[in-house]
Amino acid sequence: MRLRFLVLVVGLCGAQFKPNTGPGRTSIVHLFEWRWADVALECERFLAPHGFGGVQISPPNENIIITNPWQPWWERYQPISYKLCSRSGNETEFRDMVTRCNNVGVRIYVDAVMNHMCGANAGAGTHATCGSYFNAETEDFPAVSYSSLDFNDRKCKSPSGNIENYQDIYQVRNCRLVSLLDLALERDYVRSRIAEYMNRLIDIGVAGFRIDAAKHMWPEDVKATLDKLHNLNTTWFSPGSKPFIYQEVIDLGGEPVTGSQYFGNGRVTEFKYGAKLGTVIRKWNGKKMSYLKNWGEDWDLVPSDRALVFVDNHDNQRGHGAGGASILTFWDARLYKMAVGFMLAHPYGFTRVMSSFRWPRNFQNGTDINDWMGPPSHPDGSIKNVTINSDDTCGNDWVCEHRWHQIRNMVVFRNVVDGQPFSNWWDNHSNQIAFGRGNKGFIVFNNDDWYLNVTLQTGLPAGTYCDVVSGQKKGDSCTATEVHVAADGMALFLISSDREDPFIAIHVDAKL
Ligand code: AAO
Repeated sequence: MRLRFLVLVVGLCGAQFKPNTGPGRTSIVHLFEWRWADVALECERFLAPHGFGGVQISPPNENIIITNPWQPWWERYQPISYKLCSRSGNETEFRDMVTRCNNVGVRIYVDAVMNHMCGANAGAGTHATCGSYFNAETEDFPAVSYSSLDFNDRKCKSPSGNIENYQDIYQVRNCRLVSLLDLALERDYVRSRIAEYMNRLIDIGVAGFRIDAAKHMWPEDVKATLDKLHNLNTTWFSPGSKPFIYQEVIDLGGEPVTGSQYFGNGRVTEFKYGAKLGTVIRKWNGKKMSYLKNWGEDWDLVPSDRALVFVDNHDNQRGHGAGGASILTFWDARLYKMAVGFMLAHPYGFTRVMSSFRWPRNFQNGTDINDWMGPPSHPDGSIKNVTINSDDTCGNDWVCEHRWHQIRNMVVFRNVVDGQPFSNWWDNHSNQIAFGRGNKGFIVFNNDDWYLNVTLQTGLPAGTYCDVVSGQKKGDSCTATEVHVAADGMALFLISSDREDPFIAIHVDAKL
């Protein structure tokens, strides 16, 4: 009896680390700034049939409307209330999206902005996406409601009231991040307002949360808030399911606040992942892909089952947040596909694919002065629909990296090899590498400037496999490169260094 009880407790305790995705679905996609109506359509027409596990959506709560600069993407990280209305849609559209996505087995993860409200200099008025009145000067947010009692002002000891020194953990947690009014999460009243908001979302059917700016809240305050959360809606989740939690903690090392301080609450975003992988694939500082043989915790990454990993995110693809110049994005398409392909093939972490919008970058002295630009929108500020072209790509300046066939097919690869060990590593001591996932999948990269021509042990059953990077299996033939695995598991791989995508991936569901 005692053992069973112990197993139950351990099981429940581990729950917030589990993504709650459907069976055989192992990645989520961040549909950054998408409208709820478009997310619902994408769940039904693309994400469900292509094995995606879920969608991270932009903050759904009421945010400030900023006109200078004109409606920047980051206005959505300045809450005015927890009402469900934003440029992505209203509560009805939100509910419809969650229901329709859940009904086809695709989960919704909400970007929860709980550390702060709007900027201190935002003035007063009703310039907010639900028209709620607020006064940033007096810290009045009647639509929640919050008053000046609910903010950290007296606790912050920095001269400006803002975070001035990331080496001071008291500033990092008790002062304003870039002058955003800092909520006092040690107050049960504040924790309850936030939990109420999150519970409304849970009862509607969401599967978990990205905790924005988690680094700027004391871990125990975050935990006290999360402890108030309901179990997931049993219409779509088994009884007792807990919301998946992944906390945005930027920790590239060298600061007193670290990701591991937040492990008790859930997973953390591992920013070292994209920063280091970008350096390797760009071959900066003498880094080579052959060094990836021990990729994972040996590279000073957090434990795999505490990591939410990604190549780029909405911040660092435009110079915000962390990672710097090594971060690969859709602007560097060929290298980017290699990085995303590697991430999806390697067993480390829970994977999130970025899906962006295009904006007119304008570099002045190395900085993109248009990094603030919001999503494709009409003159009235409404966000443009996501249009789908005949070749399955997106129009209206939506990049839809998740629809690029190389990335789409590697999401399936990850599903097929799920649970299989990292195996059969090979490298040429330079930038040509290969590795398998048990007897289910195998991948080969050529990031050198010369030909790759090698026969390798794949660990796969004999047969003819379709390369899912250059094409895929269609009916009983391959649309592009074929790989022939012999009875002993050996196969010949040829990859010229000027190939459109210099990597080949095969798996047992793409076998003729
Ligand atoms: C906007 C304006 C501000 C204005 C404010 C209020 O830009 O000028 O004062 O409104 O009116 C987003 C935008 C912000 C925007 C904000 C609110 O990025 O520009 O401010 O909305 O509209 C820190 C946080 C991290 C945060 C990141 C951007 O720790 O949580 O800054 N990300 C999240 C969201 C983000 C959002 C917010 C938080 C706010 O993803 O979209 O902001 O809700 C070091 C620290 C990091 C720190 C970075 C940047 O990191 O360790 O913790 O992130 O600096 O300040 C490398 C990097 C360095 C990096 C470091 C790591 O060298 O260069 O950035 O190493 O060791």
